[in-house]
Amino acid sequence: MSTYLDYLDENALPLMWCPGCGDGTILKALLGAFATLGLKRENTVVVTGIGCWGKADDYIRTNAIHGTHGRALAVATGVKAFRPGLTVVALMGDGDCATIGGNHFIHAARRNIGVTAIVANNLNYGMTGGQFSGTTPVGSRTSTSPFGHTENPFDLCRLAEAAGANFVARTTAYHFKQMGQLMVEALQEPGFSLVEVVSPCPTYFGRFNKQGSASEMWRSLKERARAVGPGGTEAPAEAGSLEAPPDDGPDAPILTGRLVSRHKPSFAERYAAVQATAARAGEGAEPDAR
Ligand SMILES: Cc1ncc(C[n+]2csc(CCOP(=O)(O)OP(=O)(O)O)c2C)c(N)n1
Ligand code: SF4
Repeated sequence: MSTYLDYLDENALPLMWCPGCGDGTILKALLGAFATLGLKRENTVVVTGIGCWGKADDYIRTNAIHGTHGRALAVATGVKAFRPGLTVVALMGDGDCATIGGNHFIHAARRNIGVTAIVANNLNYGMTGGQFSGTTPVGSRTSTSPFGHTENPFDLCRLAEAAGANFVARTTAYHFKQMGQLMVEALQEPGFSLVEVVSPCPTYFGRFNKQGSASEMWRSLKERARAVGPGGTEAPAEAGSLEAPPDDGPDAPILTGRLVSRHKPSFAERYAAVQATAARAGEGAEPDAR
């Protein structure tokens, strides 16, 4: 039986992330999910953007493409469209996914293409010094909002749901077991899947917002999580009923669990059907008008 170590490039250690950062834990959960599913390294493609979490591919022994900032999903879409049999995973920070790459995110979800997006949402741009991003809560202090952020944040899960993703889940870096289980489910989804992991950035977001030590930030994730769905303590959320408060500041509750799971045809299924129709038309048959 394989373990996360089968997918970890130990030669690349030590990890570059700051002490107390959530990225190492997310990496371990992801590689553990690969092991649970027994993914073949040669059939797995990890695509990253740029940023602290975007460095994750340095430590992963599968195929990998280190993309450009905000374009991980564009690259991943190309890979999956051309080779639908591959498992394609896009690793993005909230800057990558929801800010510079926001348009690729909504269109990947709308297409329902079979890519799994693992978003480390640390509520700011970590790598470049803690600027605000598209998920920074109102009132938060960042290096570009030293007196409090004025804009509403995206709720990534609501965005993905509204755009058409089949599988949408949120967890935190603290909830290691739940994180791994959600990743396993997401990786098996034929359509677009999102696992948003709310993750601590003690170096910038935590320090600017006086959230205490790294361990206090981790404890806060534990305390603020409100689990829904299987294993949760509250009623399961139905599709269209995500009740996460998106703009209640940096210490707001975090709704976690499998938030959306539905079975609309994926991009690959629809595309294969169109290809078959086109092939029949090429052989002289009437095109199917449906
Ligand atoms: C097109 C482009 N714009 C800006 C940058 C500079 N840049 C590198 S990483 C980064 C922010 C990363 O933040 P995020 O995606 O949230 O990831 P994190 O570092 O927080 O994990 C920025 C703005 C870049 N590399 N490319
Ligand atoms: S700057 Fe923040 S996100 Fe980047 S490695 Fe350090 S703690 Fe992690």
